[in-house]
Amino acid sequence: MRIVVLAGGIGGARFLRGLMSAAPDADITVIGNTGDDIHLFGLKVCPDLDTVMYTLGGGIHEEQGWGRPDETFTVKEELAAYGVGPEWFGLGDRDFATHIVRTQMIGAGYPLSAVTEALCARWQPGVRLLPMTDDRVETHVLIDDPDGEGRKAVHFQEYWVRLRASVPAHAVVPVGADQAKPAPGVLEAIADADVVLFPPSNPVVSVGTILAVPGVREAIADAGVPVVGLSPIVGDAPVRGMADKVLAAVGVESTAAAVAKHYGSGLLDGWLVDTVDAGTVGEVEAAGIRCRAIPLMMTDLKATVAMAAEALALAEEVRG
Ligand code: FO1
Repeated sequence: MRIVVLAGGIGGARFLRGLMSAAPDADITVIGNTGDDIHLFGLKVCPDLDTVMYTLGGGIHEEQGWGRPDETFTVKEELAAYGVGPEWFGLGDRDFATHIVRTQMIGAGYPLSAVTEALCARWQPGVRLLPMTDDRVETHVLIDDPDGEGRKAVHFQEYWVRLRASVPAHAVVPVGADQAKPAPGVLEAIADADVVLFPPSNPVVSVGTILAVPGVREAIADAGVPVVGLSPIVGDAPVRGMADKVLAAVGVESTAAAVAKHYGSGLLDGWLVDTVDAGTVGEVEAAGIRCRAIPLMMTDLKATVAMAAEALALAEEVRG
């Protein structure tokens, strides 16, 4: 079975771990969000690609969900001693090596997709990891300017990490997405897929950014295979992260049913909500999306495997 997964960072990576156990023989292609990418200290950092790669490759800081375990921060401290920041973004020494290799290869002319493949040769994540695009896309968030009357756009990482999404987001813009082309292999993987899954990743800044790359949404809608998603909202609050803040920016309520309808029946065939949201199943089905309520908390691998198995079962049910 060929499965395509549109993944953000932590939620996507943890779901993939469950999926790989639920379908050990499946051929899994992950299309990773690169809208969170940021250039720091002359280096290209790809948080979501790295989170998937490290998580599946056994190199993730498990509690934190991003970055490497047993980190030291000597380089960051030395940069700070020169007065060079930002101090709010935690890049460890081990992680730095990944960004140095990536930036060096990009400087030598390799596209991000080839660089990602090269990095994965070390980590062996057991899936094919593709960036959504080789082109530069950067998600920016429009906030009230704390120093003035108007508004200003900040990089997604500044909104997420420095500001902890503590101020209202008026708009979320994947800058460059409209001009971006899907990376090599992305459209082919979708066309060849037997099922497409949306993990419980952020529907706006993760899955939404991937869908904003021209051709991706259309390819999924036209693939003629079941498309099944898992709600990142449980009991009207994000399972983790601050998805509610960016959902508000696109005018979507922070409920499992509202997120399903945001994706829409033109894209989504099946939707899994948590048992606490069982009361919304009817509302989702009325919108033309088959819906089931199951436990959706990725508390451990067993629970995550069960979620992935339910997603695949719903896909089969949709296929009829
Ligand atoms: N998240 C944080 O909350 N604080 C950090 O300092 C931080 C650093 C960081 C470095 C490398 C990396 O790959 C991820 C990092 N993240 C950090 C996670 C990241 O900012 C976001 O959680 C994702 O971009 C959202 O998917």
